[in-house]
Amino acid sequence: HILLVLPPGKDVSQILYLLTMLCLTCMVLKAIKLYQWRRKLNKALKSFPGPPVHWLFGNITGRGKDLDKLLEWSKKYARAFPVWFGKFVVFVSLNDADYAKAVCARGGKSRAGKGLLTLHGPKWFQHRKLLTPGFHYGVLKPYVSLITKSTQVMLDKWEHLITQEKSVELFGHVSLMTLDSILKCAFSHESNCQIDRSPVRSTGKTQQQQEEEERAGGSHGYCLPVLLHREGGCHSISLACRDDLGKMPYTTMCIKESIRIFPPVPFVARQLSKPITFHDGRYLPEGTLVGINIYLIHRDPSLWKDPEVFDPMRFSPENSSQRHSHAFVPFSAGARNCIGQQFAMIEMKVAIALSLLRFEFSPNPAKIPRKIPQVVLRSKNGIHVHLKKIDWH
Ligand code: HEM
Ligand SMILES: *[C@@H]1O[C@H](CO)[C@@H](O)[C@H](O)[C@H]1NC(C)=O
Ligand SMILES: CC(=O)N[C@H]1CO[C@H](CO)[C@@H](O)[C@@H]1O
Repeated sequence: HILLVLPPGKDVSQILYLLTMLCLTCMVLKAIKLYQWRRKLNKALKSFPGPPVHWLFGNITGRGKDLDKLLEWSKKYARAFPVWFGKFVVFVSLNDADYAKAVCARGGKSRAGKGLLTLHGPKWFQHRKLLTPGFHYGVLKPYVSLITKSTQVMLDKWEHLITQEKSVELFGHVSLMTLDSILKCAFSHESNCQIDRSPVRSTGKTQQQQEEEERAGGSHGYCLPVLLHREGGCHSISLACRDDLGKMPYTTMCIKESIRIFPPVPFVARQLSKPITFHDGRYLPEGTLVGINIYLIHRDPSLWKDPEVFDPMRFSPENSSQRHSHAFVPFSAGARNCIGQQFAMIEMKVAIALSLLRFEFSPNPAKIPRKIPQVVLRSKNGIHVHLKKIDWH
C-alpha cells in the first residue's frame, strides 16, 4: 500500500527508509506495551510468592517429576503460585477451589487442544450451542449398546492375551476402544480400528511412530484410569448387574474417586480476558495465563482427608453434600466445562461393568504406573495388569 501511494519517481532508498521507520515505531510501541504489562503483572505477582526461579530456565524442567514438585510447592505456597517456563512465560497455578470457581465462572480464552477447545468468543458459543444437544443424557442412552459392542471387542482381545505369569498392558487397548466408541456414536462410523489399525495408520506416520503412540495411549485416546478392583470388586459386579446405568451408585463412586486421584485432564489453562480480584483481595491483571490445577485441587488436604488414599465412600451422597462446589472438577466447570462429560461417564460405567464381569484384575507390582502429565495424565510405562478370566460356573 505504501508503494502505491508514493508518487512515482521517488528514490528506492527513501521508501526503504520510510518502511524501516515504520517497523521501528511499531516495535517500540509493542515493547512499551509489553513493558507496561509486565510491570503490572510483576506488581500483582508480588502477592503470589512461589518457588525459586532459575534466571534463564524458569522452574519447570524434566516432565516426570513435575507433579510431585507441584504438590510439594502447594504445601509451601498456599492456594496459588507462579510457575515460570523460561524467562518470559509465567502461568499462575491456581490450586484452590475458590480461585477455580472465580475463573471458571467466566468464559476466558482456552489455551489447549484444537477445534472447540481453542475457539473463544461468539464463534465458540455458536459451536458449543450446536453441539450441546448431541451430548444430552437422554440422547446418549442409545449409545450404550454401541459402547457395549466396542467394549466386547476389547475384552475378546484381552482373552487372547492372557498368559500365566505375564501381565497385559491395557492403556493402548482402552484408548483404541474409546476411539472406536466415539467414531461409532458421534460419526456413525464403523472404523473397526480395534482390530484393523489401518485407518489410523494412513496419517502418514511410520510404523515405529505409530507403535510408540499406541504404547503411549494413542493420539486420539484420553486417559481412562483403570480401576483395579480390590475388596470392593465382587460388590461392584453384583451392583452393576442389578442397577441400570443411571444409577450404579457404587461403580459411580469408584469412578469418581479414580478421576479424583488421577484426573485425566490435570490442568486447564486460561488467559484472563479481564482482570480478576479473588475473594481474599489478591488480583491478577488482564492477559495473565492461569492454570486451574485440577491435580492439586483434588489433593487439597483442607477439602480431602488423607488425599492420597483411594476411598470411594467419599462420594456417598451423605459425604458429598457439604463439599465445596469446585472441590471435584475433573471435567472443569462453568461455561467451558467438558461437553463430553455424560458420554464419558456412561462409557466408563459400561466398560468397567463389562470388564469386571469377565476378568479379575490385579496390579503388576514390578510395573507400577508412573504418572506423567501431558495434555492428559498418562502413565509413562503403560498400565500393566494381570488378568484372570472369571469362571461363572
Ligand atoms: C474422563 C473423560 C474426560 C475428561 C476427564 C474430560 C475433561 C475435560 C476438561 C477438563 C475440559 C476443559 C478443557 C479446557 O477448558 O481447556 C474438557 C473439554 C472438552 N471435552 Fe472433555 N473430558 C473427557 C472426555 C470427553 C469426551 C468423551 C468428549 C467427546 C465426546 C469430550 C469433549 C470435550 C470438548 C469438545 C471440550 C471443549 C468444550 C468447550 O471448550 O466448550 N471430552 N474436557
Ligand atoms: C463417609 O466417609 C467415611 C470415610 O470414608 C466412611 O467411613 C463413611 O461410611 C461414609 N459415610 C457415609 C454415610 O457414606
Ligand atoms: C530450573 C529449576 O528447577 N530451578 C529451581 C526450581 O526450584 C527449586 C526449588 O524448589 C530449585 O532448587 C531449582 O533450582
